[in-house]
Amino acid sequence: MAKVRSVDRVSAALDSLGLTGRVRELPDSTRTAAEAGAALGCEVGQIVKSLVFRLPDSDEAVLVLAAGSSRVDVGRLATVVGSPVEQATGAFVRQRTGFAIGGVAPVGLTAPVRTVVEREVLAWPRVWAAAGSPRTVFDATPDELLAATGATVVDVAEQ
Ligand code: 5CA
Repeated sequence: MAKVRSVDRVSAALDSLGLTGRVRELPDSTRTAAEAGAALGCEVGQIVKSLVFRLPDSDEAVLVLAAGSSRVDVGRLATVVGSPVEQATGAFVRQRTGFAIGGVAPVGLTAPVRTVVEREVLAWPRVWAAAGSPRTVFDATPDELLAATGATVVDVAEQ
């Protein structure tokens, strides 16, 4: 089977999920939320970070969609998921999502991953997330992200 580009997978997922946003290519690489916010001219909080964690007890992956202005508290996340969590390695991220770090998208994963949305994401009417590469983003409403990923809203930000 031909290898489908990561960005194409995200575009196809947006279409099939009926999301209103589209993939936008940025002139510069945006590996961090701060860079993406600067490139888009929006608040860093409107950038959704797609952070992969590993549950060492079960080898399960959890995708946390967090506001660019938030830091995820791994202790709070462990409480929410009910088991210890650790930050995933790049290899684990690629294996479970089909994306490389810096381009992990909330949709278009190669296999389903349990997903949670950090509450601060809901503070914005529209947000931007990585779309499969460090140079691409797509926009969505928080409700669209919740519906598309089947995520629940959780309080896991550092306070
Ligand atoms: N393209 C940007 C903006 S949309 C982006 O993907 N940002 S991100 O926040 O979703 O992805 C960057 C995150 O990847 C970092 O916050 C960090 O949690 C994670 N990361 C970066 N380097 C590593 C690494 N070496 N190992 C594990 N995780 C990493």
